[in-house]
Amino acid sequence: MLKISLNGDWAMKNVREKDWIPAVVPGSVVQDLLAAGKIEDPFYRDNEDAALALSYDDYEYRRSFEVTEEMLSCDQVVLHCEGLDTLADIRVNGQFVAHTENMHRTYSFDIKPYVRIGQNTIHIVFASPSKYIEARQAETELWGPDASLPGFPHLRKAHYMFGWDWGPMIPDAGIWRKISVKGFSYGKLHEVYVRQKHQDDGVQLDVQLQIERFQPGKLAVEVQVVSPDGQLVASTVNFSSELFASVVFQIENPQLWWPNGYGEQPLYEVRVQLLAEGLIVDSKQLCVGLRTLRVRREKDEWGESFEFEINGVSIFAKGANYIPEDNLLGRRARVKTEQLIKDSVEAHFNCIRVWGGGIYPEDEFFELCDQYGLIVWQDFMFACGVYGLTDDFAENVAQEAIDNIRRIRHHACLGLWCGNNEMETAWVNWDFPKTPKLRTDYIKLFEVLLPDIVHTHDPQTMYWPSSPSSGGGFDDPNAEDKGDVHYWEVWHGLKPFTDYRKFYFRFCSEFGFQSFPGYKTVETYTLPEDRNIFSYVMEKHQKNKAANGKILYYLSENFKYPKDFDSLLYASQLLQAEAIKYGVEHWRRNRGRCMGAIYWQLNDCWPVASWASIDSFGRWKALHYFAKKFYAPILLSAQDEGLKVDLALTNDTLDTVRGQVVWKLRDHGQAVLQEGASEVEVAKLQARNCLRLDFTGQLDSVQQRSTYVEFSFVREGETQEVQTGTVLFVKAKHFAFLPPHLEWSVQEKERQFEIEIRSDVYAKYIELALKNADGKFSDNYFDLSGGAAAKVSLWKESLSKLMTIDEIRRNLSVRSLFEIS
Ligand code: BMA
Repeated sequence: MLKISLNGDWAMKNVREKDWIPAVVPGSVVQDLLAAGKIEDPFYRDNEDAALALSYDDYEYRRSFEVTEEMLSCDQVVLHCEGLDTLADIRVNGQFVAHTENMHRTYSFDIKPYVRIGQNTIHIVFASPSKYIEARQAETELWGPDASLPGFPHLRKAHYMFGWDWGPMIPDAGIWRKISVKGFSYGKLHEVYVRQKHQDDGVQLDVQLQIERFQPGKLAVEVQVVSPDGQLVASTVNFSSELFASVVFQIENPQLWWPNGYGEQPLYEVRVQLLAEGLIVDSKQLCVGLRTLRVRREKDEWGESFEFEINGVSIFAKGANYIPEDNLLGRRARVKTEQLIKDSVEAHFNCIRVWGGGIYPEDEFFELCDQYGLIVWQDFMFACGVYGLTDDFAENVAQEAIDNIRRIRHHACLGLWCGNNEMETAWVNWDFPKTPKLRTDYIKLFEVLLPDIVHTHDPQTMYWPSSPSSGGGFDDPNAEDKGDVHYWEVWHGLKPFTDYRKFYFRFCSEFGFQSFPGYKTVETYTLPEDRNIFSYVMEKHQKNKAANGKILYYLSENFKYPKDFDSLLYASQLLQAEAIKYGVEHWRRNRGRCMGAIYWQLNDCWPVASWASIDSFGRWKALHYFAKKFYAPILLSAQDEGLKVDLALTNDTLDTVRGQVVWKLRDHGQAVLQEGASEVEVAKLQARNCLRLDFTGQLDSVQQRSTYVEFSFVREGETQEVQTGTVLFVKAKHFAFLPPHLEWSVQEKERQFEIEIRSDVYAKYIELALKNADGKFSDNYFDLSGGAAAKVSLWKESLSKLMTIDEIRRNLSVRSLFEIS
């Protein structure tokens, strides 16, 4: 196969203008205009409006490329486009090649008739997506949510680009993925599909091959399998006239792939080469992890289970929902994705849901999930919209599904395919204009077309009709006792955090709570005069119109009124972290009945108030530090009610856990009023209540506001506590915190700065931060009892700039809840 890359330098312009400007591919219109200094940063203040206005124009891209005689003599010469966003007219040497209408598809167009030896030009015009959906919406109205431009379901373009309740309206355009010219001779590999069969004596890898042939004659395919430790097995098949073959490898003593927390992630490489007359004419490499992975749905005493079962082990899925990493898609980068995945793994995730309103992620996203052990819940790209099915639209989405399934299906991390986000529940529970035709279209698309395609192209992975769903057919999609659930009553419904404890969902795939990003992030998009949450600019970066009111409502329920803007940002993050912790700990205490807690949402695509635990600069909010603790494989958690506290241990490891649960009733100063300890043992993959403390009748109302319970778990054979925490008997706003005197010292070690911090009295939610730099701490937003000390590491490799110990000392800022008011 010969290849001419068309990535890199292009020229672009608005079709109405004369002058061309430099462009970079893969990239986008907004990115090129920004790089050329034609527009300001669309994320700054209210510049989003100007960026949106750009989307009402058409843009053209062009470049030249050199074609050799060798390329032109190939049997087939194709233009291979991995991502065109979205309404594109492609011309080569002035001749029309194709029109496309789907940014999620991979296109290959025959351009042999249009190219010539020497210089050639390619020219792509992108028509305005905003005008297109406006025109289509005027003909046929299709429902979508308020935060988005009306009509987005008409176009196969990532929905969030038209605005979401956490994202700006910047419907960008351009060549957003790689593009090349490829020349094939003799034949090409049309399909390489690897199936696994796990048996008692090993794993059978069945490599199914389909070739395309351009000339009669002999073709051969060589298939090699390389084990994780480099051992090679190979096999060759000869094709004379047939086009299909299957090559079976028997792998004895297979090294199994496990998700994070359960074992290693060994990967086998499958290499396939198509040979003609001794020459390699096409090739493909796939990395495969050997595992069985299914969703167990079996009737039980509570209804029907919904759990990932991997290599025969049912696991509790821990993770978050993933959205696109930027609005300007050309800024995606492997290092950024890898950091997010590493941050997820550091917070003990074993699962991630790719939400349906964005994009099908890059190959490297799945490679990283394979490598780090995250099970991917993969939505098809449909979310919160009503879709009208015409023949063309059905054909378009069918091809989109096939392209992406064939690209992704071999990955060990792939857990399931899901039809859409929230459309089944919308049809049952939400209010929008409903017609029988659109309802039938829903069924055709999500319960016939897509499952059929998954069944044909990836029969080893489950298709799930929607998230949430009970299995389809509009059967109580958000039911508590079966399928997955999106639970939003805490937050959208203003219910208290304790409401999570009323529900025993089988798998909660969405629940969330908003917060503001930290001050350093707010500074990037505001001027000093904007720094009030109700200012015009702050509200431009708050896409859920009711959200500021909700944050303030929950604030009034829990904390004192913050003294300034920065304290309010900090308090909002504490509320978010506490809320999600309430839910996750409750569901993990009920492990077995509930088998998944995937919070909304992991990341942001721009700087904004949102449900994310990591902001668009990669900064961890309080929630992400909390996640590291509430998703820990061994979790000691407290369920409080009045003056009663139940302590439970959840063991998500594959070993029995033994140790001591230690508790103390303490006052807000340094006194320990009561204490006790209890030996506990919890079998693998189990959760159990281990201790009930009851102080009823022992504490008057003044004492209830000045005492609290501290608890920790010390694992047998270890001196370090695995988990510690504190519970109050009253809301934090009513607790009589004493002014803490926080003292800290910093020491330099090889990989980290070690900060020892101590408090003279009980201090809650101690935050460590660097004033003029970024860095990750081993722990943050933690509580300290009076007289106690904690050691926290600040990892050197996480620092945004090189810093000396003196700079760290000068830069470190420390605060706790007491200081917010
Ligand atoms: C869920 C998601 C998103 C949305 C989020 C917050 O329903 O599926 O559509 O951004 O809630 O409202």
